[in-house]
Amino acid sequence: EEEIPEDHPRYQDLLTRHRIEKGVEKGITHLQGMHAEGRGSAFDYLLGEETIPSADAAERAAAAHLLLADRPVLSINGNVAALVPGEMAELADATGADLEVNLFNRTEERIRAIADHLREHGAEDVKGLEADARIPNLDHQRAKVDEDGIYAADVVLVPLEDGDRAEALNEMGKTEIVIDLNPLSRSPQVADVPIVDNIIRAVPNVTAHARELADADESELEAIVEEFDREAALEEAEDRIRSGEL
Ligand code: PTJ
Repeated sequence: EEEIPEDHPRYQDLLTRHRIEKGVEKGITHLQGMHAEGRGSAFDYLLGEETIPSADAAERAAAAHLLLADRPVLSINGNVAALVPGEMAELADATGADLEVNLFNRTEERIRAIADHLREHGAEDVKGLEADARIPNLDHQRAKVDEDGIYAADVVLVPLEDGDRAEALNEMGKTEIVIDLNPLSRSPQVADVPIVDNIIRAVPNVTAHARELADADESELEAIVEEFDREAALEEAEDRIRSGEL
């Protein structure tokens, strides 16, 4: 990361790519994660590489949901672990959420490597190693979750998630928060709170909102949740991408 000059016009993009490459080298990120990163990078370019107002509103609604939740869980895959390990630990701390490693391309080895990586970045308790419950209506390997983690959660944050799993979690009746730069992909389309923003900007901003709302009473948090308009957020992101106005 030291090799990338901070004044480079595409600094954030280069940093992101570099972190994914390192993640692959360390065995925490799947090779497919590089393709996912490439797709994300293209959408971020079209968004102007900034948090658009509707994404900020989604990030505030996400913070309110996490603070209102009885059992909030933040799901971690190989890309999330490479890009924002410390930031996810901070968000867990700010909202009282659990962290759970949950992989699309599941191997025990990678789960353990990611859990270690998260702990090196300040995470205390990391779930995902038990895998003693299943998400209904999903392929066996991809359905594995912790009974006292994602399975029992009422609110889940699933960044960069596969569409089938996003849909299956939604069918379980969970409140689902998705971070995905492509507003047309299935995960944000089924999410209660679709955050169309780069995870690198999104997670610290959800944490900032959560800290600011730490002393808010329940009615204030509920009003934020009520006011958030998911359709409008998806539409605003798509309009921004299609307009070509940066
Ligand atoms: O570590 P694993 O095994 O769980 O695998 C994780 C990946 C991401 C490889 C897997 O879930 C996958 O293949 O995902 P997809 O179907 O490529 O979806 C990833 C989505 O995340 C795409 O819509 C990308 O546009 C989006 N995306 C990529 N990078 C970012 C992003 N969204 C926000 N911030 C990013 N930095």
